[in-house]
Amino acid sequence: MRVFKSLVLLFLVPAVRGSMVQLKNGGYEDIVIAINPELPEDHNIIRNIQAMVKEASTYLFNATKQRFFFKAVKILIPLHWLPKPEYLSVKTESYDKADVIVANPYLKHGDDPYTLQYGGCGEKGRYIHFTPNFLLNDTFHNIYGSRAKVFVHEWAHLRWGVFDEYNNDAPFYVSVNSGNANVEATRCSADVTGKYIVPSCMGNSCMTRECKYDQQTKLYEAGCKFVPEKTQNVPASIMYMQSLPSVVEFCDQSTHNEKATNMQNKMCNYKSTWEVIMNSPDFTNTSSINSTSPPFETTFSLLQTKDRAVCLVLDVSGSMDGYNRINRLYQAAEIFLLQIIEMGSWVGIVTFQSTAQITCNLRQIVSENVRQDLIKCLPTSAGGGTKICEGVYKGFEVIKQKYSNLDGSEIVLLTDGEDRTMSNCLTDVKNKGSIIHTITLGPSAAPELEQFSDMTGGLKFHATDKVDSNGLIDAFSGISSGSGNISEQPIQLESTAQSVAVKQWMNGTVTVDSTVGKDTFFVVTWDRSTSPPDILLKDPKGKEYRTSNFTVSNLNLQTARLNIAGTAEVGNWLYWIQNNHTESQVISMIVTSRAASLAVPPVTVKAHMNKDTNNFPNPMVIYAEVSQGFLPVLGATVMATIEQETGSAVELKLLDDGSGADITKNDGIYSKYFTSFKGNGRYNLKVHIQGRNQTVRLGRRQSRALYVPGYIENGEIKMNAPRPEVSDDEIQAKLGSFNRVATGGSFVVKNVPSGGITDVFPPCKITDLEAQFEEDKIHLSWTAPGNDLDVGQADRYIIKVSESFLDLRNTFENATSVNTSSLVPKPAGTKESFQFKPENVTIENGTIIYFAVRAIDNASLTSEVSNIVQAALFVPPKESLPDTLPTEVITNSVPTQGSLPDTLPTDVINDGVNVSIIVLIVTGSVIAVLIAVSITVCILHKKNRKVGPELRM
Ligand SMILES: [Ca+2]
Ligand SMILES: [Ca+2]
Repeated sequence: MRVFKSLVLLFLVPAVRGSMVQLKNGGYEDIVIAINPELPEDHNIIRNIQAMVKEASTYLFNATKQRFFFKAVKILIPLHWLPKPEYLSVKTESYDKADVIVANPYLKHGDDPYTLQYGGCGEKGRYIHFTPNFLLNDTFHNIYGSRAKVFVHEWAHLRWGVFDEYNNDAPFYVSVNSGNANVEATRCSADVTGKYIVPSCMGNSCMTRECKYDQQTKLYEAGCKFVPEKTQNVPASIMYMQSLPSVVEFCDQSTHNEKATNMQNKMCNYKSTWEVIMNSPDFTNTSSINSTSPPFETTFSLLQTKDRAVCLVLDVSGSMDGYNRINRLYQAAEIFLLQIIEMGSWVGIVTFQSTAQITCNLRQIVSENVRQDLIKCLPTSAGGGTKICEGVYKGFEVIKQKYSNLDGSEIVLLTDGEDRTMSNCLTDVKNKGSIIHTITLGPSAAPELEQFSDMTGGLKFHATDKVDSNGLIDAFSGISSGSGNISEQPIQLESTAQSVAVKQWMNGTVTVDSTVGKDTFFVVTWDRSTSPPDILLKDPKGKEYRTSNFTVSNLNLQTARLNIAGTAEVGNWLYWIQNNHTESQVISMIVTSRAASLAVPPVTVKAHMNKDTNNFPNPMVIYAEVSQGFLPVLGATVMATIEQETGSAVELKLLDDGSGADITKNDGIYSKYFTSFKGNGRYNLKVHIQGRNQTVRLGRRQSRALYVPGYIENGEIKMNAPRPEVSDDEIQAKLGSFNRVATGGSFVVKNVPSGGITDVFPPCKITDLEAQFEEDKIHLSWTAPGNDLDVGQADRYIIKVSESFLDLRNTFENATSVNTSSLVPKPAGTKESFQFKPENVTIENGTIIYFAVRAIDNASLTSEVSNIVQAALFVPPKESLPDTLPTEVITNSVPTQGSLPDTLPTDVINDGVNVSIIVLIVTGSVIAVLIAVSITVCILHKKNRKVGPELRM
């Protein structure tokens, strides 16, 4: 219980970018459901969303024992849908921040509703994804249940961080009850009844037969489905099979199935979904409502998006004169205006010191000429004080040159200084309807500046004055529109800088992949000379571009820019840049592009920390989500750089291996703990991603609603159409090599003690413990944790064994230890392997043993208890024998469930046929970790006399 609580508490702080949902007196308000801008106009989508949420409100109210309901929902309508008088305009809501998105799948990967969820137990998810087909097609009711019930299932993932209680990867497990072993479907509660059948369909007619056992796994064969009785009395659980008419509850302490091999058990320490919900801040901050139905019907407001309108509000106070800041600002803002902001957007520019000035009125970007005119308004000199509110109000004035109100507009506010009068406008700005993105520059930027972003849902960036960092350029490149219009958005392929000595070279390769290539720019910047370095750039076909092909503007003598006409060649672009200046200088290469076509979504990256303010000694988690369309991209190399004002930047490799901070293997979410805090203040995150041919491929999404294969109705099996599966060939479509860079914004760290830091971080919890039976030995394997969570190297392991699952979970220390003196931990992320002979345990049919591990670091800090693995001896019942067995074996010598015939025919044993099977079951792990070992008959024969009596039972 203690471990469980600490796990939940760790994740209470909300993630960086996202939901603005509020909970008031049990009612959820400000839920944003956004319709993807690429969807054609269809008002049935809106109608069905409304019907779904209204019905879900009552279902949620009852499922949470009269506690929560859906009070108010905003539906975001694409810009291109015909305007209607009842549509309001979008304020600070956006597609990127929506709680629910409605969008087509990529590569026809099906209509399974899912929640993008990659935090720990109790942590909020990113968004729910419904396809328009799911919202419009009522035939899905038979498969997922009503849309309302599906919405509540997904809402529980999103809002309370609970996990699925089914598992497509480990659909069965062995349960041993008083000596009787049975294969069971992974489910909650275990009281859900049904049959285990294999369907075989020809056209519309399906034949079914009972499932057999698989020779290797000793569980049911591949293709075996658990088909539930449609009419039954079980009330739980919504996270398992919300589609059953009787299911109206979450599994609670009394109905929970802690043996099931599902994600809920793995992530939440074998606790029920309802216990996790009861631990959520939502639950503790509310009380149940004395009413039989929700006190309010759900209300909806329809908001339509507008053309993007952005005003740059740039600090030109005296301090901007130092550290080359004003020039760096120019370089970065120029990239924003020429390469980043989308065609059709409206842009204006304001500068401020003690007063504010409009340097460019709001103009629509309809041509390259407008972009060129806008950069002429960028500041080139600095002087005077800092009045941030003056700048913000002047920015509002610019927006109002076109719009009657500020709804949906954006301000990009950059400052390097402090301003005591800033609080004067903070509260006023909050409800203006404009989103304020903030960029802080250098160590003295006002510490409260981020409040503008927090209050309006804007992005936050921080750039240091370090010479070899592209912080300011990366910040401006990260200000995406949030509209969901991926095909128009800029994509950063490269951003790298280094100090280059006199006459030395900076060389590199940038891969242009087939999903991008339109509007491609290669930009070289430098910081000392007034003439460009010597540049040679070669495209994949060998065409050369030299310094003279690049454009250097008269206004900005430290940037050279090359715009590739048409679509850039796919492949590796090589560059060589020589510093021909008389002293060393910092040279950087920045490459941006856009999608190659509307038809193929580009590979995109979103990077962020798990929270944006951290109190030491809490650890943080770095995430990078790499995807194409909605499909995860697997096998990429992801490097995170975390930079602070003082000290050198920290580089960490993010992994998608399902260990440490990474909760799910192969979901395209690459994660790592961050613990090397160098001091208090702002940090920024940047991520470099490389995909190499052969290694990268697409994967599938997790946290879906269960696709029910069929039902038994009045004793008759009625199968649903089989789930449309995308072939592996299609899903592993050739991605080819690619390069991406993404900024993850900034975060603030507090309470780091000055002076040296003692070790406060234990090794992370091991979540992938697996077991294998090798003759009479147990073979355990897991991924090594580190000294500090998943970084570094632990000092030693404690392995415990018990015949009681609960003892191991609740009182680990009191269980029997395994001698681990020969076991030395490997560096974090490497696979550990340990073999030992369990003492004092007689292995017989129905024997069940559990194992768990903790790691200890050199400061004697101990990790939480790992997932618990279970080993069980299981003799499959009669019908389990494979088809290939000789007939006489089936008729004469088949062991029946839980017993062996008193006399095993000698000839059978001598024939070497497997008659007894030892199965090692592993619970608490998502992927199929069910490793079975057959004891060949010759071993059985050898031990026949010894184990015979136990096996006979
Ligand atoms: Ca992952
Ligand atoms: Ca440590």
